[in-house]
Amino acid sequence: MREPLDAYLASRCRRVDLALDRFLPKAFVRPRTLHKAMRYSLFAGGKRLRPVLCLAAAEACGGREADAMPLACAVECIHTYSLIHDDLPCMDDDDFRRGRPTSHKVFGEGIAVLAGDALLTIAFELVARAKPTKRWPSAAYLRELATASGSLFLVGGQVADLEGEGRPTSPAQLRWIHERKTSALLAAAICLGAMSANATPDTLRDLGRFGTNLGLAFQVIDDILDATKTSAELGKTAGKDAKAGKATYPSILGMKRAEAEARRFTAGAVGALRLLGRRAARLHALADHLLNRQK
Ligand code: GRG
Repeated sequence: MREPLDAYLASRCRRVDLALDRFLPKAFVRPRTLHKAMRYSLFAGGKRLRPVLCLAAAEACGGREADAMPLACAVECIHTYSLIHDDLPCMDDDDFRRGRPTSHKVFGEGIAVLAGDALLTIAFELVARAKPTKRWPSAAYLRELATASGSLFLVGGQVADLEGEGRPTSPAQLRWIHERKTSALLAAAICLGAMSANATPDTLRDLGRFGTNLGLAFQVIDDILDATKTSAELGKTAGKDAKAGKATYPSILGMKRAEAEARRFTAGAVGALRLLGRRAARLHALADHLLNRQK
């Protein structure tokens, strides 16, 4: 592992941005408002965590970045759609995301819904462009992403989150929500990267476990940051969980135990990389980086 992590993150984010710019219809293409809105949210300065993990997993499995890139971009499109819809007045009703006003604040609710819909749809077009491998046909890529984004995972987790507001929630229920709302897409990003490198089913199983644990750690940290940082520091509205009466790890377990849970999930993630050995050094470094993130 030659490149320092900061340089690695900066260069991969730049390449993901360039690829997204290439894959998405330009803002001047009709319907202009829609394409402007899709690009507004997509290029608002997200951390690009999921695409970077996808590229890093491909690299760990001996694959080529170019083969993983359409899959990395597809996951980022799904993630951005979910944020646009999550911010709508009928969901979390948020005015601020990725350091700027939310999509519906700028374009109105109708266009924000449609920008989310179009990002969700283009994600599958991008997956269909990715090169199949000996072990993994296009249908396997499509199934991986569709399952993670659908009613059993991302959308299902959001439903449980909506229905749980203001209700007592146990740590086990919270974990169930986080595995769906946060871990599933993260794990899919990692598995898709590995699939583009023709990884074996055993490796996919380990990387799936890595992704699930990493997602859980990521969400605990997200909840801790929500409770301890300012909106300006986070680039999104801070303190929302408490206001909405949402159960979080800090609210259920207290801050100290929540921090311990984040470390425990990260250790679980890193443990899943054991059989990959040195090849997984970058994934290991990314897990440590996420545990210590400040936004
Ligand atoms: C509306 C179908 C639908 C799903 C919404 C993503 C989501 C589910 C809700 C957003 C709120 C939330 C706490 C989601 C959990 C995942 C998470 C922490 C998202 C934020 O991800 P980051 O920090 O965001 O990677 P950036 O902006 O950096 O890409």
